Amino acid sequence: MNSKSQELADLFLAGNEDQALHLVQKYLEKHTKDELYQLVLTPAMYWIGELWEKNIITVADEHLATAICDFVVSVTEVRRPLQNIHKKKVMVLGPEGEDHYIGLKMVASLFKENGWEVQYLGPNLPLDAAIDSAKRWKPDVIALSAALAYRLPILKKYAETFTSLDFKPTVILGGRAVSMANWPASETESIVIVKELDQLKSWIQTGKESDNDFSISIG
Ligand code: B12
Repeated sequence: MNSKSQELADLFLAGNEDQALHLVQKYLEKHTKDELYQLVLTPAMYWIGELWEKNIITVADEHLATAICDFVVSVTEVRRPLQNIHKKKVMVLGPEGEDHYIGLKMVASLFKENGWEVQYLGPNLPLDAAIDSAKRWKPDVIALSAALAYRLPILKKYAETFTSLDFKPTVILGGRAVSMANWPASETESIVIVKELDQLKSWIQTGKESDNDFSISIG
């Protein structure tokens, strides 16, 4: 883990919200938001996960750290007033049962930064409610996230249901479980797997999938 992530993880665990925010704001003077999210905050939280798994920290420590990370991500979000009514729209959510949402918030933040209209529906959203919302709002893209490997079948079910809607949204799948999984490629172009935020940023900005291994689709 890099020294910035280590420093931040220590501040999260110490409950030091002010210094954590200060460090992040300093970092953002010379780096982009996706760098902050992917290269600093994510390793810090993964490290906290390891400490938790090994019982070096308690569940309360992990909750405190997550709350501060959540706060920091919220503060870094750009909230622009709606400037034109033809903005592209993205709905961001986690499937039923999934409680991890920091990654989802980062995804929502990146879309906002790139001028998209975002509906962040949070984690653990039942499929019926998600479909109902999608049919009303008709997003161009639906972004889904899962952290736990056993969530992949439900994620696939959500993705297939969304792509069969008549307005044909593109579905982007991401999250720890997705990047660790070895899903076979398929012809389903409207389902895109994006492993990292820099790849998401490139997809948002170019509308194209990269040539690297994130650009596989599942069927
Ligand atoms: C905080 C945390 C929790 C919190 C979550 C609260 C919250 N607000 O999110 C709570 C306490 C609820 C929790 C619960 C559990 N957790 Co937990 N949790 C974590 C921890 C420490 C950090 C998660 C996090 O925020 N990571 C940081 C974010 C930014 O990373 P990320 O989600 O991967 O997102 C990045 C990318 O994946 C990507 N991305 C994410 N989503 C998307 C979506 C799209 C579209 C795209 C393009 C990209 C993308 O962008 C992000 C930027 O890099 C992780 C450790 C870890 N390695 O992640 C464990 C971890 C994920 N949890 C784990 C476990 C086991 C659990 C529980 C089962 C524990 C239990 N026994 O109850 C439950 C399951 C809850 C559930 N039903 O979902 C394990 C999973 C192990 C495994 N085998 O898969 C981990 C790895 C801890 C560990 N090392 O053991 N957890």
